[in-house]
Amino acid sequence: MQLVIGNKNYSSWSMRPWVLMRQLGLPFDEVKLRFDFAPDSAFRRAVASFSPAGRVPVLVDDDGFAVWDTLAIVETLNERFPGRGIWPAAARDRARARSLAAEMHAGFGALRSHCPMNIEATLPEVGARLWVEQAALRADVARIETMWAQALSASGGPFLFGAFSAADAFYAPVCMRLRGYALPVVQTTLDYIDSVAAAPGVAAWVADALVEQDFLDFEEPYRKGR
Ligand SMILES: N[C@@H](CCC(=O)N[C@@H](CS)C(=O)NCC(=O)O)C(=O)O
Repeated sequence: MQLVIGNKNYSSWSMRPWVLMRQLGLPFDEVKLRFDFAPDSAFRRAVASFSPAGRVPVLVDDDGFAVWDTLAIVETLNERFPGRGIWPAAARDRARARSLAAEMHAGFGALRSHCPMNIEATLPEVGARLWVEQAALRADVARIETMWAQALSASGGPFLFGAFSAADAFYAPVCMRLRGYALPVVQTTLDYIDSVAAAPGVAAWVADALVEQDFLDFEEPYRKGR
């Protein structure tokens, strides 16, 4: 099985299934494609050879059968690796974890557009400015903090549903954003971010992202000329 991904410093969607698979010890080979969204770029041609949707991540079987989109990938992994803790064991926890993952998948547009993932960057001044200027960003973060606090309080932590699950994998890039832009969050949120960052699957992705050193201007709205 292969997981096709983009640049580790920038590709938040690729990060989700990769950290989940690494954290839970699910076997896969990584295929990394360098971002270039120009028409007919090497990236576009390579992704098209794996998936008609033209986006990463893609989970590819040995015979070439492809599953695209993070939610579909995670559900496919859950079918293929039952009992590995991809979703929580209790039915209501599982339903709630899926709700949280789906909410991330479909929402938080202000956080995603104003604070693109950039693991290598430390941008507290940008974060402080955006925090003052962007009410929708403050609303996204407030909703995230509320949902995390409720889940952590119910489970006892350290992860949203106790043990690391797909819900945490979906929010791992959010943790990177809150930390990189130093957005003002409460201590419970900071503790959760620390737990996620210390999870071996997440730490492995971050370590790879930091050595990548492949900076792309179109992914660097706040660091032109990097
Ligand atoms: N809904 C998709 C989103 C995937 C996505 O947008 N991936 C980005 C990279 S992080 C991509 O491939 N972008 C290429 C493009 O926009 O053309 C998922 O959950 O996997």
